[in-house]
Amino acid sequence: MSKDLVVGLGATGLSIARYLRRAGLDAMFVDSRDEPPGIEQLDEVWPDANVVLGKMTLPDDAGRLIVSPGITDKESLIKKARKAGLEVVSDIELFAREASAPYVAVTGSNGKSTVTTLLYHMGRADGRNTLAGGNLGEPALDLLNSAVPDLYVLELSSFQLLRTESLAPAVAVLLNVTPDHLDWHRSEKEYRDSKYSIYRGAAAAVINRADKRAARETSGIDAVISFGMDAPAEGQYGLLEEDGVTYLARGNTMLIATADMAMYGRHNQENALAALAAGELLGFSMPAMLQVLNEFPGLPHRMQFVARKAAVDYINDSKATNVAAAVASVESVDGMIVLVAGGDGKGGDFGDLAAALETRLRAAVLIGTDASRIADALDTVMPVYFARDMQDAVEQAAAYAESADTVLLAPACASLDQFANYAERGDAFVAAVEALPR
Ligand code: UMA
Ligand code: ADP
Repeated sequence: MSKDLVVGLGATGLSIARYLRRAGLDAMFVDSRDEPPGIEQLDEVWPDANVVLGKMTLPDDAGRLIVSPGITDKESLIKKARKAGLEVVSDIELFAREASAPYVAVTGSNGKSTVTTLLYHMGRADGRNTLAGGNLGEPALDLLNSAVPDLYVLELSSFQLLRTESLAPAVAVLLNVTPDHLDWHRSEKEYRDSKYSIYRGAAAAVINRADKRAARETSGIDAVISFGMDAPAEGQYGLLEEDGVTYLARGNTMLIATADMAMYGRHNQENALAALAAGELLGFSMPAMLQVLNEFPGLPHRMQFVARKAAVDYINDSKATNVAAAVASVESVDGMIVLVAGGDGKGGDFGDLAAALETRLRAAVLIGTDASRIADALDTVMPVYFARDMQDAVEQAAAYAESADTVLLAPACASLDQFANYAERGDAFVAAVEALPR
């Protein structure tokens, strides 16, 4: 009898183990790491599990592979399995086959977590029993372990979408597509195609008006609403200005002044518009949605105000893990910037960051593996300095900043070369800022 092979023993691998156990199915487990993070917990979920660690082997009796998102299709185990004609799926594929309540699926290069969280709060404010998870928070299959809700909100990464065929969201939202994860995907085309695949089985769609391909990909879907930062046509979402005040708007109806939103930054206005469009397609009441925009301050480590010291503002946007996100950060800040950036660049091109900073950069302080690659792009624009670690970076940034400047942590890189994750990097920034004299 062939068995499922669960590939990867992180958060996803454990959720797959719990799911297969509940379903009474048999499985084997493999992880290339000697000590994967989920190994101890696996023992509780699945005592005496058949596990191979430290190497990726394909057992003869493997039937189907259920693969964690951290593992790329370049991995030889995956190539071998495909060659042998085995089914290779993500945890999201299993979720899509199993879910008995409607779900909204959210992807994009940037803004996924913010929009997912907004929709979660909007659903609850509208009185629906709503569960959220996926790439953010609880792994999708663990959501199936709770009583069936009225609505699921799923954040999906390009990694998860790539091995998912049966997705059939009530509403699919694609926020934006800019290059990211080029070290994981076999090509930029694979990354982009994976993002657009969110629309494939969708009953309704939210599209970014600036994205022509999104309009094409959704031409067969009846209910489509667009969002954008321009004035919206009837029934669409955008921005309107009156007497110097900017409003989020639906057609020519002004909904809420951007100054009355609790979230900071232009990109969050865009995220709010996308969430409103999705909420309309889901039938949420407008007052409930606007109340959420008035109250939700954004997630930690995203444009988070840390402190004002010696007339300098310190902002933590540690979650700006790619170039487009760091550009959005920079564009959300008024005045001159001392940028703290660097880490693992994932094959990104830092030229766009230099362009966004051209007249705005007082100095850049760089850390991590790709510091010198960023320096090559930025030193045509302004002085760049290298720092040993986050504390050194913040101390140097404080020294270069002048009155009314902003010191902005917007790394444009993943954190994994120096930190466990972006949150630990953000915490290190906050601790270093707090240690500065007042
Ligand atoms: N890994 C190995 N060998 C293995 C398996 C994994 O070296 O055999 C490495 C991977 O290369 C990766 C790390 O282990 O560097 C984690 O991979 P994983 O697949 O075990 O990850 P999980 O713990 O299951 O977490 C994943 C998502 N991580 C990734 O996609 C890398 C989490 O998103 C997500 O919250 C979780 O599933 C639940 O759905 C994190 C993330 O960084 C936050 N996502 C990327 C992003 O947002 O940019 C896509
Ligand atoms: P994701 O889950 O896609 O990483 P988040 O909502 O966590 O997105 O935001 C991550 C970072 O991306 C933010 O800190 C900000 O720098 C940037 N960002 C957020 N929304 C947008 C957007 N709509 N367009 C461009 N950049 C954005």
